[in-house]
Amino acid sequence: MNFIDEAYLEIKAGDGGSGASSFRREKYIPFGGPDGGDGGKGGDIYFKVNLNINTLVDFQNKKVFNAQNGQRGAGKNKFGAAGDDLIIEIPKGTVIYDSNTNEELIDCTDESSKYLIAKGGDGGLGNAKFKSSTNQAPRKCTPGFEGERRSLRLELKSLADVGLVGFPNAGKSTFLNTVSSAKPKIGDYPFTTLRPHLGAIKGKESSYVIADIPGLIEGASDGAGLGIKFLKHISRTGILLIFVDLFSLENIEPIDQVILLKKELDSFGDNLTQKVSWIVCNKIDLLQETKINEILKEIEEKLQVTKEEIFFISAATGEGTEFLLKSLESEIYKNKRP
Ligand SMILES: Nc1nc2c(ncn2[C@@H]2O[C@H](COP(=O)(O)OP(=O)(O)OP(=O)(O)O)[C@@H](O)[C@H]2O)c(=O)[nH]1
Ligand SMILES: [Mg+2]
Repeated sequence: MNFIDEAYLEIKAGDGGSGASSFRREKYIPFGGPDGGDGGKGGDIYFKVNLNINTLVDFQNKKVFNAQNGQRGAGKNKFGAAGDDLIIEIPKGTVIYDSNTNEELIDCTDESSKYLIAKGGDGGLGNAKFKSSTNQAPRKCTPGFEGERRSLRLELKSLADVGLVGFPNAGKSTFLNTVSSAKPKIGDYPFTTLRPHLGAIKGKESSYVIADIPGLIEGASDGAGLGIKFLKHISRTGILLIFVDLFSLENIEPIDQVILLKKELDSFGDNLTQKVSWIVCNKIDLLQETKINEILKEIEEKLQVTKEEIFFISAATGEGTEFLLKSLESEIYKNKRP
Protein backbone atom coordinates (compact mmCIF):
# COMPACT_ATOMS: atom_id res chain seq x y z
CA MET A 1 0.00 0.00 0.00
CA ASN A 2 1.19 3.47 -0.79
CA PHE A 3 1.00 5.99 1.96
CA ILE A 4 0.92 9.64 1.36
CA ASP A 5 3.07 10.85 4.17
CA GLU A 6 6.22 10.02 2.29
CA ALA A 7 7.36 10.94 -1.21
CA TYR A 8 10.42 10.59 -3.41
CA LEU A 9 11.43 13.42 -5.75
CA GLU A 10 14.10 14.08 -8.33
CA ILE A 11 14.89 17.74 -8.67
CA LYS A 12 17.22 19.69 -10.88
CA ALA A 13 17.97 23.40 -10.75
CA GLY A 14 18.39 25.28 -14.04
CA ASP A 15 21.63 25.22 -16.01
CA GLY A 16 23.37 28.50 -16.66
CA GLY A 17 23.10 29.81 -20.24
CA SER A 18 26.30 29.89 -22.27
CA GLY A 19 28.18 33.07 -22.96
CA ALA A 20 28.23 34.43 -26.53
CA SER A 21 31.13 35.03 -28.86
CA SER A 22 30.40 38.00 -31.05
CA PHE A 23 32.03 41.16 -32.48
CA ARG A 24 30.62 44.62 -32.95
CA ARG A 25 29.66 45.17 -36.56
CA GLU A 26 28.59 48.66 -37.51
CA LYS A 27 28.91 50.84 -40.54
CA TYR A 28 32.15 52.80 -40.56
CA ILE A 29 33.62 50.67 -37.77
CA PRO A 30 35.56 47.95 -39.59
CA PHE A 31 37.09 46.25 -36.56
CA GLY A 32 34.55 46.34 -33.73
CA GLY A 33 35.58 44.86 -30.40
CA PRO A 34 34.17 41.70 -28.81
CA ASP A 35 30.58 42.19 -27.60
CA GLY A 36 29.36 38.71 -26.64
CA GLY A 37 27.28 38.89 -23.44
CA ASP A 38 27.22 36.44 -20.54
CA GLY A 39 24.68 33.66 -20.19
CA GLY A 40 21.89 33.97 -17.61
CA LYS A 41 21.90 32.08 -14.30
CA GLY A 42 19.77 28.95 -14.03
CA GLY A 43 16.75 29.05 -11.71
CA ASP A 44 17.07 27.87 -8.08
CA ILE A 45 14.68 25.43 -6.44
CA TYR A 46 13.08 26.22 -3.09
CA PHE A 47 10.64 24.57 -0.74
CA LYS A 48 7.96 26.67 0.85
CA VAL A 49 5.32 25.75 3.41
CA ASN A 50 1.72 26.16 2.34
CA LEU A 51 -0.62 25.89 5.31
CA ASN A 52 -3.47 24.73 3.08
CA ILE A 53 -1.62 21.56 2.13
CA ASN A 54 -1.88 18.71 4.65
CA THR A 55 -0.47 15.71 2.85
CA LEU A 56 2.20 14.75 0.36
CA VAL A 57 -0.41 13.15 -1.90
CA ASP A 58 0.30 15.46 -4.84
CA PHE A 59 3.83 14.10 -5.11
CA GLN A 60 2.53 10.62 -5.95
CA ASN A 61 1.84 11.83 -9.50
CA LYS A 62 4.54 14.40 -9.96
CA LYS A 63 8.00 13.34 -8.93
CA VAL A 64 10.35 15.24 -11.21
CA PHE A 65 10.91 18.96 -10.86
CA ASN A 66 13.15 21.14 -13.02
CA ALA A 67 13.79 24.84 -12.67
CA GLN A 68 14.20 26.87 -15.85
CA ASN A 69 17.60 27.13 -17.55
CA GLY A 70 19.27 30.49 -18.04
CA GLN A 71 19.28 31.86 -21.60
CA ARG A 72 22.32 32.24 -23.78
CA GLY A 73 24.11 35.53 -23.99
CA ALA A 74 24.05 37.40 -27.33
CA GLY A 75 25.91 40.01 -29.31
CA LYS A 76 25.73 43.72 -28.49
CA ASN A 77 26.64 42.78 -24.91
CA LYS A 78 23.22 41.28 -24.33
CA PHE A 79 23.11 39.14 -21.22
CA GLY A 80 20.95 36.05 -21.26
CA ALA A 81 17.88 36.20 -19.03
CA ALA A 82 18.06 34.25 -15.77
CA GLY A 83 15.91 31.14 -15.52
CA ASP A 84 12.85 31.39 -13.26
CA ASP A 85 13.19 29.95 -9.77
CA LEU A 86 10.92 27.07 -8.93
CA ILE A 87 9.06 26.99 -5.63
CA ILE A 88 7.70 23.65 -4.50
CA GLU A 89 4.93 23.93 -1.93
CA ILE A 90 4.80 21.44 0.90
CA PRO A 91 2.87 20.91 4.14
CA LYS A 92 4.22 22.37 7.36
CA GLY A 93 6.31 19.80 9.21
CA THR A 94 7.79 18.19 6.10
CA VAL A 95 11.30 16.92 6.68
CA ILE A 96 13.53 16.64 3.63
CA TYR A 97 16.21 13.99 3.34
CA ASP A 98 18.80 13.14 0.73
CA SER A 99 17.37 9.82 -0.46
CA ASN A 100 20.79 8.37 -1.24
CA THR A 101 22.54 9.13 2.04
CA ASN A 102 19.45 9.52 4.26
CA GLU A 103 20.97 12.73 5.60
CA GLU A 104 18.41 15.20 6.93
CA LEU A 105 18.66 18.39 4.88
CA ILE A 106 15.80 20.63 5.94
CA ASP A 107 13.03 20.57 8.51
CA CYS A 108 10.34 22.81 7.08
CA THR A 109 8.65 24.11 10.20
CA ASP A 110 8.46 27.79 9.38
CA GLU A 111 5.75 29.02 7.06
CA SER A 112 7.43 32.35 6.41
CA SER A 113 10.70 30.93 5.07
CA LYS A 114 11.78 29.85 1.62
CA TYR A 115 14.18 26.93 1.88
CA LEU A 116 16.84 26.73 -0.84
CA ILE A 117 17.40 23.12 -1.87
CA ALA A 118 19.18 23.29 -5.24
CA LYS A 119 21.13 26.16 -6.72
CA GLY A 120 20.94 27.06 -10.39
CA GLY A 121 24.19 27.09 -12.37
CA ASP A 122 25.91 30.38 -13.11
CA GLY A 123 25.84 31.62 -16.67
CA GLY A 124 28.91 31.30 -18.89
CA LEU A 125 31.02 34.29 -19.84
CA GLY A 126 30.76 36.06 -23.18
CA ASN A 127 33.87 36.88 -25.17
CA ALA A 128 33.67 40.54 -24.10
CA LYS A 129 34.90 39.37 -20.70
CA PHE A 130 38.09 37.95 -22.22
CA LYS A 131 39.31 41.14 -23.82
CA SER A 132 42.69 42.21 -22.49
CA SER A 133 45.61 44.44 -23.46
CA THR A 134 47.26 41.52 -25.19
CA ASN A 135 44.12 40.10 -26.76
CA GLN A 136 41.80 42.69 -28.27
CA ALA A 137 39.74 40.21 -30.21
CA PRO A 138 39.18 37.06 -28.13
CA ARG A 139 36.83 34.46 -29.53
CA LYS A 140 36.67 32.59 -26.30
CA CYS A 141 33.43 32.27 -24.36
CA THR A 142 32.42 29.67 -21.75
CA PRO A 143 29.40 27.41 -21.38
CA GLY A 144 27.10 27.83 -18.40
CA PHE A 145 27.43 25.72 -15.26
CA GLU A 146 25.07 22.88 -14.57
CA GLY A 147 22.30 23.32 -12.03
CA GLU A 148 22.37 21.19 -8.89
CA ARG A 149 20.62 17.86 -9.02
CA ARG A 150 19.24 16.02 -6.00
CA SER A 151 17.33 12.91 -5.11
CA LEU A 152 15.09 13.60 -2.15
CA ARG A 153 12.81 11.84 0.24
CA LEU A 154 10.10 13.89 1.90
CA GLU A 155 8.52 12.82 5.12
CA LEU A 156 5.62 14.53 6.84
CA LYS A 157 5.86 14.77 10.59
CA SER A 158 2.79 16.72 11.55
CA LEU A 159 3.23 19.48 14.03
CA ALA A 160 0.36 18.78 16.33
CA ASP A 161 0.20 19.58 20.03
CA VAL A 162 -1.83 16.51 20.94
CA GLY A 163 -1.72 13.03 19.42
CA LEU A 164 -4.45 10.39 19.69
CA VAL A 165 -3.38 6.78 20.00
CA GLY A 166 -5.60 3.81 20.56
CA PHE A 167 -6.85 0.53 19.19
CA PRO A 168 -8.87 0.68 16.00
CA ASN A 169 -12.51 1.53 16.63
CA ALA A 170 -11.84 3.22 19.99
CA GLY A 171 -13.49 6.42 18.79
CA LYS A 172 -10.50 8.64 18.07
CA SER A 173 -11.95 10.06 14.88
CA THR A 174 -15.37 10.50 16.48
CA PHE A 175 -13.66 12.58 19.17
CA LEU A 176 -11.89 14.77 16.62
CA ASN A 177 -15.18 15.21 14.77
CA THR A 178 -16.99 16.26 17.91
CA VAL A 179 -14.44 18.72 19.18
CA SER A 180 -13.06 20.29 16.00
CA SER A 181 -14.17 21.13 12.51
CA ALA A 182 -12.01 18.33 11.08
CA LYS A 183 -14.11 15.62 9.50
CA PRO A 184 -12.19 12.35 9.48
CA LYS A 185 -14.22 9.32 8.44
CA ILE A 186 -15.92 7.34 11.19
CA GLY A 187 -16.74 3.67 10.86
CA ASP A 188 -17.96 0.84 13.03
CA TYR A 189 -15.06 -1.27 11.83
CA PRO A 190 -11.33 -1.22 12.52
CA PHE A 191 -8.90 0.77 10.39
CA THR A 192 -11.37 3.36 9.24
CA THR A 193 -8.68 5.98 9.42
CA LEU A 194 -5.92 5.32 6.91
CA ARG A 195 -4.00 8.51 7.18
CA PRO A 196 -3.46 11.19 9.80
CA HIS A 197 -5.96 14.00 10.23
CA LEU A 198 -5.39 17.25 12.00
CA GLY A 199 -8.05 19.21 13.80
CA ALA A 200 -7.66 22.70 15.21
CA ILE A 201 -9.22 23.46 18.57
CA LYS A 202 -10.04 27.01 19.48
CA GLY A 203 -9.51 27.23 23.20
CA LYS A 204 -10.32 30.10 25.52
CA GLU A 205 -6.84 31.60 25.45
CA SER A 206 -5.12 29.91 22.55
CA SER A 207 -5.69 27.36 19.83
CA TYR A 208 -3.94 24.06 19.38
CA VAL A 209 -3.90 21.12 17.03
CA ILE A 210 -4.89 17.49 17.60
CA ALA A 211 -3.65 14.70 15.32
CA ASP A 212 -5.82 11.63 14.76
CA ILE A 213 -3.82 8.71 13.41
CA PRO A 214 -4.78 5.19 12.33
CA GLY A 215 -5.39 2.69 15.12
CA LEU A 216 -2.61 0.62 16.63
CA ILE A 217 -2.87 -3.07 17.38
CA GLU A 218 -0.75 -5.49 19.33
CA GLY A 219 2.44 -6.18 17.41
CA ALA A 220 2.25 -2.86 15.57
CA SER A 221 5.89 -2.22 16.33
CA ASP A 222 6.66 -5.41 14.39
CA GLY A 223 4.56 -4.26 11.47
CA ALA A 224 1.13 -5.68 12.33
CA GLY A 225 -1.93 -3.81 11.08
CA LEU A 226 -1.01 -0.48 9.60
CA GLY A 227 2.10 -0.71 11.69
CA ILE A 228 3.75 2.08 13.51
CA LYS A 229 4.45 4.05 10.38
CA PHE A 230 2.16 6.79 11.54
CA LEU A 231 3.62 7.19 14.97
CA LYS A 232 6.17 9.56 13.56
CA HIS A 233 3.31 12.01 13.17
CA ILE A 234 2.93 12.17 16.89
CA SER A 235 6.62 12.09 17.68
CA ARG A 236 6.56 15.88 17.87
CA THR A 237 3.39 16.31 19.89
CA GLY A 238 3.59 17.43 23.48
CA ILE A 239 0.75 15.31 24.82
CA LEU A 240 -0.54 11.86 23.94
CA LEU A 241 -4.10 10.79 24.60
CA ILE A 242 -4.26 7.05 24.99
CA PHE A 243 -7.75 6.18 23.83
CA VAL A 244 -9.39 3.26 25.58
CA ASP A 245 -12.44 1.58 24.10
CA LEU A 246 -14.78 0.83 27.01
CA PHE A 247 -16.96 -1.20 24.69
CA SER A 248 -14.27 -3.13 22.91
CA LEU A 249 -15.69 -5.60 20.40
CA GLU A 250 -12.78 -7.92 21.07
CA ASN A 251 -13.45 -7.64 24.79
CA ILE A 252 -9.99 -6.39 25.62
CA GLU A 253 -10.13 -5.05 29.16
CA PRO A 254 -9.46 -1.30 29.48
CA ILE A 255 -6.39 -1.84 31.62
CA ASP A 256 -4.97 -4.33 29.11
CA GLN A 257 -5.52 -1.85 26.30
CA VAL A 258 -3.43 0.72 28.16
CA ILE A 259 -0.67 -1.81 28.88
CA LEU A 260 -0.53 -3.01 25.27
CA LEU A 261 -0.57 0.48 23.80
CA LYS A 262 2.19 1.66 26.11
CA LYS A 263 4.23 -1.36 25.12
CA GLU A 264 3.88 -0.52 21.43
CA LEU A 265 4.78 3.11 22.06
CA ASP A 266 7.81 2.00 23.99
CA SER A 267 8.98 -0.27 21.16
CA PHE A 268 8.70 2.59 18.71
CA GLY A 269 11.26 4.58 20.67
CA ASP A 270 11.55 8.27 19.82
CA ASN A 271 10.85 9.04 23.50
CA LEU A 272 7.15 8.58 23.01
CA THR A 273 6.75 7.15 26.49
CA GLN A 274 8.48 10.17 27.97
CA LYS A 275 5.67 12.44 26.87
CA VAL A 276 2.80 13.57 29.03
CA SER A 277 0.24 10.89 28.35
CA TRP A 278 -3.29 10.83 29.63
CA ILE A 279 -5.71 7.96 29.51
CA VAL A 280 -9.03 8.73 27.86
CA CYS A 281 -11.71 6.10 28.38
CA ASN A 282 -14.31 6.52 25.66
CA LYS A 283 -17.96 5.39 25.18
CA ILE A 284 -19.15 6.00 28.74
CA ASP A 285 -22.65 6.33 27.32
CA LEU A 286 -22.68 2.55 26.99
CA LEU A 287 -21.67 1.80 30.59
CA GLN A 288 -23.13 1.92 34.09
CA GLU A 289 -21.62 4.38 36.53
CA THR A 290 -20.53 1.59 38.92
CA LYS A 291 -18.58 -0.12 36.15
CA ILE A 292 -16.85 3.17 35.31
CA ASN A 293 -15.76 3.61 38.91
CA GLU A 294 -14.38 0.09 38.99
CA ILE A 295 -12.30 0.75 35.88
CA LEU A 296 -11.00 4.03 37.28
CA LYS A 297 -9.94 2.32 40.49
CA GLU A 298 -8.24 -0.53 38.72
CA ILE A 299 -6.21 1.70 36.40
CA GLU A 300 -5.27 4.02 39.26
CA GLU A 301 -4.07 1.22 41.48
CA LYS A 302 -2.44 -1.16 39.06
CA LEU A 303 -0.81 1.34 36.71
CA GLN A 304 -0.05 3.99 39.29
CA VAL A 305 -1.76 6.70 37.33
CA THR A 306 -3.28 9.64 39.18
CA LYS A 307 -6.94 10.61 38.88
CA GLU A 308 -5.91 13.79 37.07
CA GLU A 309 -4.45 11.72 34.26
CA ILE A 310 -7.56 9.67 33.56
CA PHE A 311 -10.58 11.03 31.71
CA PHE A 312 -13.94 9.48 30.98
CA ILE A 313 -15.77 10.73 27.94
CA SER A 314 -18.30 9.94 25.31
CA ALA A 315 -16.99 11.14 21.99
CA ALA A 316 -20.42 10.42 20.55
CA THR A 317 -22.52 12.51 22.96
CA GLY A 318 -19.75 14.95 23.87
CA GLU A 319 -20.01 14.18 27.59
CA GLY A 320 -16.74 14.90 29.39
CA THR A 321 -15.07 16.34 26.31
CA GLU A 322 -15.30 19.94 27.47
CA PHE A 323 -13.37 19.18 30.64
CA LEU A 324 -10.76 17.22 28.67
CA LEU A 325 -10.27 20.11 26.24
CA LYS A 326 -9.93 22.58 29.08
CA SER A 327 -7.28 20.41 30.71
CA LEU A 328 -5.44 20.04 27.41
CA GLU A 329 -5.38 23.75 26.86
CA SER A 330 -3.94 24.53 30.27
CA GLU A 331 -1.33 21.77 29.94
CA ILE A 332 -0.23 23.08 26.53
CA TYR A 333 -0.23 26.65 27.79
CA LYS A 334 1.89 25.60 30.76
CA ASN A 335 4.50 24.05 28.45
CA LYS A 336 4.56 26.92 25.99
CA ARG A 337 5.20 29.52 28.66
CA PRO A 338 8.91 30.38 28.88
N1 LIG B 1 -21.72 4.61 21.75
C1 LIG B 1 -20.61 5.22 21.35
N2 LIG B 1 -20.05 4.89 20.19
C2 LIG B 1 -18.93 5.55 19.83
C3 LIG B 1 -18.35 6.55 20.64
N3 LIG B 1 -17.25 7.00 20.02
C4 LIG B 1 -17.14 6.31 18.85
N4 LIG B 1 -18.17 5.43 18.73
C5 LIG B 1 -18.39 4.49 17.63
O1 LIG B 1 -17.27 3.63 17.54
C6 LIG B 1 -17.00 3.32 16.17
C7 LIG B 1 -15.57 3.66 15.83
O2 LIG B 1 -15.37 5.06 15.85
P1 LIG B 1 -14.15 5.78 15.11
O3 LIG B 1 -14.18 7.18 15.57
O4 LIG B 1 -14.20 5.51 13.66
O5 LIG B 1 -12.95 5.00 15.75
P2 LIG B 1 -11.37 5.18 15.48
O6 LIG B 1 -10.69 5.04 16.79
O7 LIG B 1 -11.13 6.44 14.75
O8 LIG B 1 -11.07 3.91 14.58
P3 LIG B 1 -9.90 3.66 13.50
O9 LIG B 1 -9.88 4.85 12.60
O10 LIG B 1 -10.29 2.43 12.81
O11 LIG B 1 -8.64 3.52 14.28
C8 LIG B 1 -18.02 4.07 15.37
O12 LIG B 1 -19.08 3.21 15.06
C9 LIG B 1 -18.46 5.18 16.30
O13 LIG B 1 -19.77 5.61 16.01
C10 LIG B 1 -18.97 6.86 21.88
O14 LIG B 1 -18.55 7.71 22.65
N5 LIG B 1 -20.10 6.17 22.18
MG1 LIG C 1 -10.30 6.74 12.98
